[in-house]
Amino acid sequence: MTVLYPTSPAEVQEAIRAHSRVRARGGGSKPALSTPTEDQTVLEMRGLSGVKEYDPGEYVLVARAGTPLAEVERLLAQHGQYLPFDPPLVEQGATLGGTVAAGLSGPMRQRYGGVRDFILGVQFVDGTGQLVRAGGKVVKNAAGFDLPKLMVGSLGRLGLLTELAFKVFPYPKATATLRVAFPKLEAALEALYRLAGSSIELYALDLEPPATLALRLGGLPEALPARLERLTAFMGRAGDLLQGEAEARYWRDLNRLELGAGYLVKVAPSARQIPALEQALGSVPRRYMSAGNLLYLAWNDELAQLDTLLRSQNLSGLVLRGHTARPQIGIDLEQVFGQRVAAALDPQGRFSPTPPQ
Ligand SMILES: Cc1cc2nc3c(=O)[nH]c(=O)nc-3n(C[C@H](O)[C@H](O)[C@@H](O)COP(=O)(O)OP(=O)(O)OC[C@H]3O[C@@H](n4cnc5c(N)ncnc54)[C@H](O)[C@@H]3O)c2cc1C
Repeated sequence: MTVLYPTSPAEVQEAIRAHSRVRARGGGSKPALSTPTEDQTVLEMRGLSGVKEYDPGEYVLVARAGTPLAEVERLLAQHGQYLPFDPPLVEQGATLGGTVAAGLSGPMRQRYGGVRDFILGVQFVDGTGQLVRAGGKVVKNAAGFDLPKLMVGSLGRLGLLTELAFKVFPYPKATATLRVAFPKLEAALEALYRLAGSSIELYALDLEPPATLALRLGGLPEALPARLERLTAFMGRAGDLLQGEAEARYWRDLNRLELGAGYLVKVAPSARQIPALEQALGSVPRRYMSAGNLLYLAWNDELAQLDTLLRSQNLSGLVLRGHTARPQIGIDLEQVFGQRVAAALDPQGRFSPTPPQ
């Protein structure tokens, strides 16, 4: 197995032209997606690192794809800003490019949206070795085909990302979290559905199985007590209040996605599928985020069993950790459109997970 360490887009172009089967690796925090097969050349993308442009006044950041999220977050925090899709695995070394390619968001995406909602522009090398730019670094950028959004969740199949532009937001001046335990799942879900449809603006709306809701509020410090009161009244029951460092640690720890042994899998259900999922999953360690629209779980059994379970619920899953040759499980979401885009950008199948016929 060959491993290359490009440090510039030109070196990525050269490497792609010289090798027929290529797999990118960012921080290696999602090994199920970045472990190569025998015949693949690995491009370690960490050498393409560093923030290129950041103008806090414009709320725009441009960085090379191999930049660790931790570095990006540190820089943004100095100006009271953040990536609102709240990417996971920051502490494990996740990079900006790997996060986009895997399409990963975290609990705070509840407030403003996921990674796809914040990407403004991309630069990547396609399967013919061409350097492609799409989108830009201005927020109003509607011209042309929206390639940047297509790269989200593309798993490195459309091109190797070399640079990304993002819209960023101000971080709330203060945050607080209310954890409300319910006697039964049905009651917790009833509250979750009501909250999701209400005008209460939560930064996170998570279900901690079996029946606890974790509700994160953010805003001005002086406004939070009244908003907490309103939230408690809306819920009709008291909860545990987390504040300050304990609150920050609670979400930071969750962001590591260390749910348990075995495979780490991301599923995107809808909130209404939770009762059936809960019945099927039993005691599997898991966490529902974003009002039940995002599920991370740890699976410590044969992956084929989870594949069957997801199929029976009409769901697809993406394996992030744990050894597998096929990280996409459950129902097949591969669309004809996606295949056509891949065929156009990578006609020789350099980035295809299986060798071209
Ligand atoms: C309110 C709400 C909140 C949500 N929150 C989240 C969230 O926080 N995080 C989240 O991940 N999802 C979330 N979802 C679900 C998400 O919007 C999509 O429904 C789901 O497909 C996940 O998309 P993804 O790109 O992140 O996932 P991925 O599983 O990475 O990929 C999505 C799709 O891209 C396809 N694909 C990948 N590579 C290629 C390729 N090369 N060519 C063609 N197709 C390709 C896959 O087959 C799949 O269909 C949410 C949904 C709702 C309604």
